[in-house]
Amino acid sequence: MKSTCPYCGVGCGVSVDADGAVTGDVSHPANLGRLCVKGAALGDTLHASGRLLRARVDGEPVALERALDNAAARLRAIIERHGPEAVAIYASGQLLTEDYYVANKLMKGYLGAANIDTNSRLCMASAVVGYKRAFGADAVPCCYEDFAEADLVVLVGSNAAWTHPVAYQRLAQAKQQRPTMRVVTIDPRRTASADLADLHLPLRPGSDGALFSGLLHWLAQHGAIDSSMLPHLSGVEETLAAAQPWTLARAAAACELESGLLAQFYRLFTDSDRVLTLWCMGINQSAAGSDHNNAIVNVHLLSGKLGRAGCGPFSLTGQPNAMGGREVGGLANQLAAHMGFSDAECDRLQRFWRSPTVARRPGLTAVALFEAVARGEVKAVWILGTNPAASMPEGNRVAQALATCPLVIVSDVMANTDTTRFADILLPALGWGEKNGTVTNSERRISRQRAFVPPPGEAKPDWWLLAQVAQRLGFGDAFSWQHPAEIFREHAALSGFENHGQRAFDISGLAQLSDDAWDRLKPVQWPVNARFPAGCARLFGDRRFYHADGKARLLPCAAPLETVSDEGYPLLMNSGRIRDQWHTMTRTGAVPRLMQHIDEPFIALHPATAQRWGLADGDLARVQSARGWMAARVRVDGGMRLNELFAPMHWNRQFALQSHVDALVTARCCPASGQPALKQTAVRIQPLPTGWQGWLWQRNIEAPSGLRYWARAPQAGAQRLTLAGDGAARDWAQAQLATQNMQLQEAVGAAGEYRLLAWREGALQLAFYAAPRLPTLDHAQITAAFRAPPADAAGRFALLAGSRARGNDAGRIICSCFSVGETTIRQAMAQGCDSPAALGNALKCGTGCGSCLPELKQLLLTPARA
Ligand SMILES: Nc1nc2c(c(=O)[nH]1)N[C@H]1C(S)=C(S)[C@@H](COP(=O)(O)OP(=O)(O)OC[C@H]3O[C@@H](n4cnc5c(=O)[nH]c(N)nc54)[C@H](O)[C@@H]3O)O[C@H]1N2
Ligand SMILES: Nc1nc2c(c(=O)[nH]1)N[C@H]1C(S)=C(S)[C@@H](COP(=O)(O)OP(=O)(O)OC[C@H]3O[C@@H](n4cnc5c(=O)[nH]c(N)nc54)[C@H](O)[C@@H]3O)O[C@H]1N2
Ligand code: SF4
Ligand SMILES: [Mo]
Repeated sequence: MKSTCPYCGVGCGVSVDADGAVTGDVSHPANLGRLCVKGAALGDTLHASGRLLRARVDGEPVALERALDNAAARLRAIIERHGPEAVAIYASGQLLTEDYYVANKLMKGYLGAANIDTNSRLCMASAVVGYKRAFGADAVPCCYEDFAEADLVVLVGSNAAWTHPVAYQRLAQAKQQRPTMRVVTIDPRRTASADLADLHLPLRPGSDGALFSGLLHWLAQHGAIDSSMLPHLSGVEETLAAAQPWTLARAAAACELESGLLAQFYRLFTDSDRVLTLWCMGINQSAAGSDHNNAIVNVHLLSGKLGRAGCGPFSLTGQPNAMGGREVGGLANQLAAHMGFSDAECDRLQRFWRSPTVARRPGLTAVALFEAVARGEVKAVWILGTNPAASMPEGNRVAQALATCPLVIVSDVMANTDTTRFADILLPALGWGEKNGTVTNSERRISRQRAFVPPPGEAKPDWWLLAQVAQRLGFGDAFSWQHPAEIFREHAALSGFENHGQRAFDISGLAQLSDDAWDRLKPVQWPVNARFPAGCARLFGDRRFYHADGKARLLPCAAPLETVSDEGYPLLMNSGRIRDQWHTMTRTGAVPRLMQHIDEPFIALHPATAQRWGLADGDLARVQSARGWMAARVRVDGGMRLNELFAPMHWNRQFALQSHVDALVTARCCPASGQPALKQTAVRIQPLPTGWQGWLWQRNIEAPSGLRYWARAPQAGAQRLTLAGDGAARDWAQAQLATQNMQLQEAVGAAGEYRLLAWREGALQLAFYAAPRLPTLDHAQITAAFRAPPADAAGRFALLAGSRARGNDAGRIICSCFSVGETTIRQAMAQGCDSPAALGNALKCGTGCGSCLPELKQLLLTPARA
């Protein structure tokens, strides 16, 4: 069975064998057989515990039919009293296109308001605005094959080595095969992605507009304008005039870069015939995100570096179906099939749907939507495939809004998330491997996700749940599909409906697929129509764009510098992703293998900044913004700029006591796109005072109370928590952990050390180790004891000691594919392994998905820490 990975926008094809083992699909053009560690671990996420298997209404389990009746009745009551504007849908780039199409049709075409928005607002909204303003259409011009053809690849605001790992591996391979290829990374942090870079520009956060305005001016100054492009462009004069003040010196000063370094980049860009710029959240998640997008597209347009192999402005999509959501009109400010809200377009859509009504003006965008919920204007919200209480900025306010909202419907695959706890009605959705449909990746490639395991419990596809409620609201005829292929055909037909070459998104060539042909559909890049029956890899080769005049538009970058300041909060906090976790961790957080690489929330900062605020590597810190605070472990990182912090976005209330980044992040938005500036929050930092720190292994997930800090990580057979508390560890343990019918084995050491094992009928129930500072333990030994307890008293005492006496602990895991840790790697280095290849031969590390290669190289360069 072939399917598509449900994580990032690379959209890798996977093959699943009869036992559910997942490998890369060698025939899929996106990955040609490769997978990253998240994709390779997909098999471990099937049959996960904690699934939502039954519907619940007001906390009580009920039959699904009753829950659907209840949802429809309550929605109807709200609409009758308050009108359709009081209802909203908040959807996700992780839904399938068919699900998404139905959600949008229900909201905009039948309820008649446009209050459907999606987590893509936090992700792609600025890119959509950028492309639409430049090309007249939300159309990504490039494809992955361009990686192999480019002379220069610019990665800006993208940590692709960790976030689009297979794409990054393709880049690495291309560079290896063609060593003349150059790579530049532009990111305030030196990340794993800088591993490939010939040049890294650690620019000041939010200064990308200045950097690319400076490049535009440089192109004009250095005769690097492609004059054959000029007849195809509008807005050239104003845009060049706006860029004129951005001399090299001024841009370098604004970006806080050495002008020589910046000039090196400008020269590389100018001198390279084929340049590909890849960008992601460092550009989009900014209060000037849309302008930063246009600043990038501008330089490609003016220099003629697009529409050819190896060239173009390529915005990477985050989620597996971020692009599909854009196609169906999942964003509140557009209609389906790339249509806007002009009268002609609204009429056309209504004609096609034969619907009673159609939304005539844009609806509320994500941040505004939850504000309207908080004000009581939106009284019902249906959340599908996203976890806004964890992932929206000002998370505590969003949680508050959901708590007071009269009707919250949540469709999810997991029972307990930060958002499901606010649900009045909880609907069990089918997850990956269980559901059937299509997704579109970063390069416009439509691929199939296929079902290969039977539906668990009463879970149903998202499209079906939506259609059932629509039917109960009286829209039966328009929502009567029996199979997702029917929905796909309708979506494909709409894309071609009265299109006449005016809308980039056109897959009318797929509108006649039989159910069978849809099921067998091979990955294909849109457009797929009479002109491109087999799809189309690159757009704009003919230099015809989608504005009415057929030209592309250069756009002056109005405010090229984003600035954040907040009295009393002198540091700037950036946030983003780590290699092995996916967003709010509902799936990846349950897989022990994926928790090995980074197992705790952290806050990264430069050694000098750490010192300035009284912190050292491994300390617990408290980070505070005007909105909230969090606790995290300090990671000293020489790749950070001074006075800046970086925190992973992943940890939330299910995985840690108080380490939720979005509780701190403010909801400042880009005025053009409504996308929040998630990368920049003004904060301060200080040590988190604790009496003791420790580790607790236990069999269940329930978190203990009375602590200052905890974060949990699943192990095979147990949950492991990192803890910190006040007072004496023993007092806390006595109060919290003393459980009946357990044999306790205790050790009280000098200097505040305390250890405790609890046994029941010879099986280890919990293990607790505490000291004033976090003790170093033999984790492998302790975890193993939950599956196979020590045979004799000596073994039990050794376990209570917990120390690394036997020296068999691998250390911090670097390679998740083969569980190879830093200690093991250092030992091999001491024995003469001096290259990633030698380490791979000796230990296999780096030979699986390859995502750890940047870190292996880093280890080879750095001496062991004392
Ligand atoms: N492992 C993993 N992969 C993922 C995901 C995941 O959760 N986990 N999520 C997927 C999704 S939905 C998305 S959207 C993508 C996101 O993929 P990326 O955007 O690559 O990931 P982030 O870590 O959010 O941020 C990228 C970089 O932007 C930098 N940055 C911050 N501010 C600025 C700035 O002002 N200018 C510039 N130039 N750079 C800046 C940050 O330092 C960071 O290194 O990842 C996708 N892939
Ligand atoms: N501070 C900060 N915040 C951020 C970001 C950042 O960089 N920094 N990045 C932002 C970005 S780019 C994104 S994309 C968002 C992501 O944020 P979210 O979308 O909130 O994160 P996920 O954990 O992916 O949530 C997906 C939810 O859908 C459920 N689910 C999985 N499969 C299915 C399914 O098939 N059907 C249904 N109905 N449910 C399913 C999962 O269990 C989970 O609860 O976070 C944003 N928030
Ligand atoms: S690169 Fe992205 S799509 Fe490919 S296997 Fe990894 S997470 Fe999945
Ligand atoms: Mo995203």
